[in-house]
Amino acid sequence: MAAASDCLFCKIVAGDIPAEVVHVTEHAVAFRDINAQAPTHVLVVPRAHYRNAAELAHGDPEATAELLRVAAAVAEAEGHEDYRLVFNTGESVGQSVFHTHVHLLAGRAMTWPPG
Ligand code: U5P
Repeated sequence: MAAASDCLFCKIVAGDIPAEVVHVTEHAVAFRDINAQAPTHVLVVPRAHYRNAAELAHGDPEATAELLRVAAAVAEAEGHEDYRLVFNTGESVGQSVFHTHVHLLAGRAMTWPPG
């Protein structure tokens, strides 16, 4: 899917907006969240523009799997055996950027359910 001209994460993927990139693959880019909620808080995004996880899963199953492989690789590289992955879908549950991304959160104890 083509990059969306007004999409922040498309601009990060393209290198037009700076980010602290920690891992890149054919289909995915991982970078640190600017408002970290844990010692490791990394966002893994597909290079292609999809609004949310379900749209990505339908449109590009290989990229969907790659997001999870990259998240696991970053967790391991940062020394975390335990970690949480979060896909927010929709404003009411906290999605603020409408380019698919999985949050990798690790490095502290977490409670359940999330707020
Ligand atoms: N975010 C960045 N860089 C930006 C803009 C937003 O890392 O330039 C992060 C926010 O801090 C937030 C995430 O954690 O993107 C969007 O997640 P969500 O609220 O859409 O799930």
